[in-house]
Amino acid sequence: MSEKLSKTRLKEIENAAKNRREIIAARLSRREMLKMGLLTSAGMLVPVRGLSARWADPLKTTPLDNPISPPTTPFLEELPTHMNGGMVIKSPEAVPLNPAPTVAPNTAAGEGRTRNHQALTLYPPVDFYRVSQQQGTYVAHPQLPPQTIWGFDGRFPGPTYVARYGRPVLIRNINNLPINNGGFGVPSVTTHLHNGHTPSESDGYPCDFFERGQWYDQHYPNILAGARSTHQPNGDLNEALSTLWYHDHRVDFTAQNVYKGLAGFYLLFNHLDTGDETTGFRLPKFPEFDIPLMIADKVYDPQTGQAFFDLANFDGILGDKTLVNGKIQPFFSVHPRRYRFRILNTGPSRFVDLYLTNPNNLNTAIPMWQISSDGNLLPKPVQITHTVLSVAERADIIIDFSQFAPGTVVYLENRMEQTDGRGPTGDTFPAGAGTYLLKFIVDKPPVADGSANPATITSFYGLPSTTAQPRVTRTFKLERKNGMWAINGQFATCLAPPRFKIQRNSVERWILQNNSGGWEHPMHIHFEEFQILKRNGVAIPNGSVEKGRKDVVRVGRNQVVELFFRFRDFDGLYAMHCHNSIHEDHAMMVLFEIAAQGDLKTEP
Ligand SMILES: [Cu+2]
Repeated sequence: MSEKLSKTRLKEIENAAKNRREIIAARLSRREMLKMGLLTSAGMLVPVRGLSARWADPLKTTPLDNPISPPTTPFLEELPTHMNGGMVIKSPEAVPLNPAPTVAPNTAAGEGRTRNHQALTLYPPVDFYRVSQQQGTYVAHPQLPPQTIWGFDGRFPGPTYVARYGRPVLIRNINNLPINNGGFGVPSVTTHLHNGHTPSESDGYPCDFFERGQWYDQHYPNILAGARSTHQPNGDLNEALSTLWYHDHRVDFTAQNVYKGLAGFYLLFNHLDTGDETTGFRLPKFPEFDIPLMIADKVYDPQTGQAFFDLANFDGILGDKTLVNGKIQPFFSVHPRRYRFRILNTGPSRFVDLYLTNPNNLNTAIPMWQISSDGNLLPKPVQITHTVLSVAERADIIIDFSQFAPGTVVYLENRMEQTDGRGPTGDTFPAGAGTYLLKFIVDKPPVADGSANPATITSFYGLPSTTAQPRVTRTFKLERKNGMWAINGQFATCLAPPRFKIQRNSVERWILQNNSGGWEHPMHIHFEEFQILKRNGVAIPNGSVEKGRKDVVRVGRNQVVELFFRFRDFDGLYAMHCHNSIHEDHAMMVLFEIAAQGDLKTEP
């Protein structure tokens, strides 16, 4: 990224970027661009001067298709948190929603929902929220102009929902987005609660999008999986979730809309993971010492200083700036005690390998405890020195800052080498040679620490049994096709019926097969979590951070993974897709249905 570019080459890249912006402003999907002949079959913009930056450089002597962001001085601003007001906790409505929520879609009053709520009367909401997708501004860095974004309530990250098992929630989403997208994004939305055990009509199914001026009620029962099937009436405690997130999922436009800011956290507590460090598992207290960290990488246009989204990049988009909770390279002053960090990688395409780095002592590996994989606490804490997160994966990490002398500085460092959107190169940077995402300064006074030492925690939840015989084994081949992305040779479409039917309350085994030596795909499955049984034929060992419940699985180059599922409790439409959201939009997704009677398609 430090590469020197000639003035001509820079001008060419700028022109190409300008032309791309015009294409994007026309709100064409990549599929429409392909049809119009603007893209080659390899997915590049056609080689016309001023349209493709690669035109003048067929040998691709520079790897950069993007403009280069303006320089920014690191560690000028504090990390936004719930404690300093940089992030906000969403408050429930004090007065009843008007009009009152209804089981059937209230089309007459402008609701965009098309299917009835399945379980609204069974799990009546206790907390009601209103949230609005709208334009807003935030400051990513003081050396950049305020960013015009689309966010939930106009914020990035969006407001955090603090939910509890046993307290069903209803969220009224209102689409207040402007028609002018400022270059990219489409003002048509559907909000997915990632990892939620959510009835289909409230899941944020990609084809359930609704338009400007419309609204959509989403019902989150906050029940444990199994509540209406294997573990009635309260569900299986071993399926408890903790760190969820919500984001836009508009079919074909998810990457643009999320890049524009439509994402936030949804934290789910229960009687064991309480948010109070004197009770249950005694994890660090929320929100003082329990800090969500949303990682995202972006490019900023050198002319406007605004976030730049390159529709012409087919491989996946890499930013040259990394944000944590909406700030480029912030700092965080901490007390010498334990903190829980809920780390989420929102991509769109970058994988990270996170370490703690002491710049004065690069040779020392600094220990941390990983307590979760995605939204799920592990069977017990695992001591680590680093953790890999592909797009949409989460890890809750406990760091004990009492191990450092007062005044010590340590960085959260991404040492994963990745040079394009295909996936990491496989190489790891040496300590201090990666990207510092966040600067921790241990300069706050000692305070009481009532949280449990992770070394003494012997068990969170058990792993649900995987011995049941699957009703069907389905194989999904992840492939490149015509410059786009296919699963079993097909592209996702909302215009065709779902590709297969799962029998409600049954067990399935899925094989995900990446036949490419050049690409990695972080695959996400909606609604029910899975366990990874095998990777390349080898069982996941005990004590691995992959030996747990997951909702995203990284399928590396030429890898095959085997997943075990139970699909329970609700019916309807759901999705599996690549969470490199560029791949997802073009069109690496398969839509399926859960119903009373399933099919036995082995390669849907
Ligand atoms: Cu992918």
